[in-house]
This record gives sequence, structure tokens and C-alpha cells, in this order.
Amino acid sequence: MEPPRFQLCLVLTRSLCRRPPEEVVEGAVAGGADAVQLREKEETPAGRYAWGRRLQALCRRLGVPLIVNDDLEVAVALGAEGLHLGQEDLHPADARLLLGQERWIGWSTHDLEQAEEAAETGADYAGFGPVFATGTKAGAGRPRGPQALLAARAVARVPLLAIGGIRPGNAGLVPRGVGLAVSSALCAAEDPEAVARALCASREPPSPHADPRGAGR
Ligand code: 3NM
Repeated sequence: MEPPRFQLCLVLTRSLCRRPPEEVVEGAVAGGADAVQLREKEETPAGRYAWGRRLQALCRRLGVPLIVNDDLEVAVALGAEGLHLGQEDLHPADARLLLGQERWIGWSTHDLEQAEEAAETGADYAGFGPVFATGTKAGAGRPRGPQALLAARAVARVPLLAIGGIRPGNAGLVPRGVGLAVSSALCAAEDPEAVARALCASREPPSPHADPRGAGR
């Protein structure tokens, strides 16, 4: 399978959502998100699966892939398009044996060594972070910053997604060719569509024909 080149992945946790989570998904996708990650750390597998069924149906209707965080059984049971693994989860090479070649595996990386190692593990893409300070992931450690992301992009042989504290005001600092994975800025937004639109727009080079009022963005 071709590695995924997501522009904006909504990392969806229901407890962070200000609006009903389905509305967050619909808004984020309307604003440019092209992948959704189900991230429910506090849920039981049964609860994750029940929510995943609804979320998968919504993602299919919207035409975006669903990636399940950390729960291989739920990813398989849902027929999700991918599984995202952290450094303390099942190793991507082991997950691959169970998951086969038809689903994406993502791997969270936090330093250059891990970013470089991602391709060897068989991961299809890697997260890199936290780029900025985040309150969403306990123990995420100090922000690595956009410079580290540049260096990671140079050594990673898989597509990268920047994660951690990304919001419209700093997304422009994420280097070209690196996608965004965003949780709280989208989940907690009053208007997730507008935030998604701003996140995507902040990374585009200014168009010579851009309407200065930002119409149509
Ligand atoms: N992983 P927010 S940072 C889930 O560094 C996650 O690997 C990270 O949420 C990593 O967009 C993070 O609210 C939290 O900061 C992302």
C-alpha cells in the first residue's frame, strides 16, 4: 500500500470535544481534515469498539480513513484503515504480522533516532512530537520545536505528521511536506470547520491572487 500523505489528521478524543464529536468530525473534514484518529485512552475495549462503529460509519460517509490509536483488536474488528502505535505499544513490526499489508501502521516518534528507525520498523508513517507544548498527552516531555521537526524530516524515510500543541497560530512553523495531527485545537473548538480551514490555509504559500479578506478559505 502507498504510504499515506495526510494533510491534517483529526486526533479525536470525545472528552475534549466542546461540540458533539460527530459534529467535530464533520466540521474538521469540511475544513480540510483528510484522516481521523480514534484516540480514547480511558475507554474499555468494548466502549472503544462501540464508539468506533459509529465513527467508522461516519468516516466512510465522509470518505476519510479511520486510524485507531493503540488497539489492534479494535482496528481489526472495525476494519479500520490504520492503527497508530506509541513507543510503549506493540512494536510496528509485530503489529504488521497480525494486521497484514492492507492497513496503515503509524508510529509515534520523539527524537531523530526514532524518526530514522520508523521505516525499518515497517511503519507507513510516523508522528513526531510534541512539537509545541501540549496538555493533551501526559508525560509528552519538553516541546521539540520546529527545528527538530526539520531534522526529523531529513532522516525519516516515511511521511511525517507533526503533533503536539498545533493550532492555527503556529501551524505555519511546521515545515513543508510534513502533515499535521491535531487534537485539542479541533476537538475543543467552537467552530472546528473554521479551525481546520485555518490550519490548512496557514501552511499554504500565499497565493498571488489571494483575496486579502481571506474569502473562500
Ligand atoms: N502524541 P494536542 S503529543 C497524542 O508527542 C499526542 O507523540 C504526542 O494533542 C506526541 O493537539 C499528543 O491537543 C497530543 O496537543 C496531541
